[in-house]
Amino acid sequence: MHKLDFPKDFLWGTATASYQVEGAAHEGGRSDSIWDIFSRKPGAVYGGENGEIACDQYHRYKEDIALMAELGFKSYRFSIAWPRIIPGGDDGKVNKEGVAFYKDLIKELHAYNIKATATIYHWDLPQSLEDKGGWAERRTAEAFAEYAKVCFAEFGDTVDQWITINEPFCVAYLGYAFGVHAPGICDIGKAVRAVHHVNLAHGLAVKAYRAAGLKAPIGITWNPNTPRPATDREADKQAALVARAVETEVFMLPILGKGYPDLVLKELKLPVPIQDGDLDSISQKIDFIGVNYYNEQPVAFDPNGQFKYGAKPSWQNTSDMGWPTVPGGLARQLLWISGISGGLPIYITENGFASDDKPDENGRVHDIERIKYVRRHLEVCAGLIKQGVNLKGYYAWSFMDNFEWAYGYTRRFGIVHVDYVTQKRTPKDSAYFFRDVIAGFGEW
Ligand code: IFM
Repeated sequence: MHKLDFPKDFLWGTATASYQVEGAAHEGGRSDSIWDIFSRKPGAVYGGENGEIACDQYHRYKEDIALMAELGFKSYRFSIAWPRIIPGGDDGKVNKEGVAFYKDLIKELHAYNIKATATIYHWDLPQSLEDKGGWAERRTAEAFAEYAKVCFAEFGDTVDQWITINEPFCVAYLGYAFGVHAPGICDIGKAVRAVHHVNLAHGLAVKAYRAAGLKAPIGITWNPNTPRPATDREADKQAALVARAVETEVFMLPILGKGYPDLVLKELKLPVPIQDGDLDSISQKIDFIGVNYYNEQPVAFDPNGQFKYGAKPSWQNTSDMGWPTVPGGLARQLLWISGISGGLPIYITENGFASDDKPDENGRVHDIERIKYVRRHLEVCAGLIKQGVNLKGYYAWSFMDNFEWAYGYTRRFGIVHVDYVTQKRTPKDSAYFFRDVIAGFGEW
């Protein structure tokens, strides 16, 4: 018999994000975010869908939290919507209704002894700030710090763990270089500026957090792309290093106090808009690293690629996202992160699998491929802990099926099925698998 053994204090959580689950887009004083506007652009989101209703968690959070408790989860990672807290973006006017919503949600979590892990920014920038240039402008980093201060003042006594920003890679590159996420811009110059401003936003927020004397751990969540070379040719090995530098090290190294990689500043000469003192602001001490891991890609030298590398096909089984299942990539990645961060505590803040499994005639959802995926990644986690990696927790992405950004509702990551017509929640078999693992019966 195989058994998944984890330390007693390992934190088992599950995660969502505001725009993906809350709905109530025009309620409670919330203003439009870049995703509300982007979703209205023809062709931007599959089927013209949007997060206006999503999973209606704004109204159904009590039901959702009760289900999390039933499944045994110890922590819920949710995100706070900036347009609910400061609808004007940077005018300092705090929306009491928005604050009350998150206070109630946190209270409900605590009533079940579930920890509140709050992400301050999971992509819903107030549109008014995008109208002034968004993340390509330094003022957005400063506005973010002011917004974060409001979150610290309002929720600082109750949030158990803070994450400043989710996946800076997606904010900067998907939003400003590839245009596939809001605000839908394709401009590498703006993307490079966004890289720096997102890093700066994080640093300014952590500085404010320390100044406020708050004690709960604070960190950031990256989705580090650490591709492996497709072959053992030197050119492909170098291509993998360039990919890691451009896609990942530009975010991680400055925050870990190591500055921007030379490869990016000196060789590729990317015009990062660093001002005096920025690197100090960015490299505030963090208490943990959040890692979102889904897959690992092989890359090779490609003379036509913008940075002379390109992704190569994989042989592994893929999810509905087309992402190959590569549990070994998680091990490679966490060992690398552990090394460069000097063993800072790591939480897997997202890991999961998209597949469209529906309730059968008995109302059960047999999502076997998701269970296989999760089981293999958890085996890697257990092994890494035994090897001494300081891995402290794991959050399943996602608690429930939800609005999967440009894919609309066509990709289902939930361990709980959502019927978007009736809003009925149905735990999938993977939810019961997690329940058993958390209870100490993770065997097969
Ligand atoms: O749904 C997203 C989430 O918002 C950020 N990380 C990746 C997930 C799956 O694409």
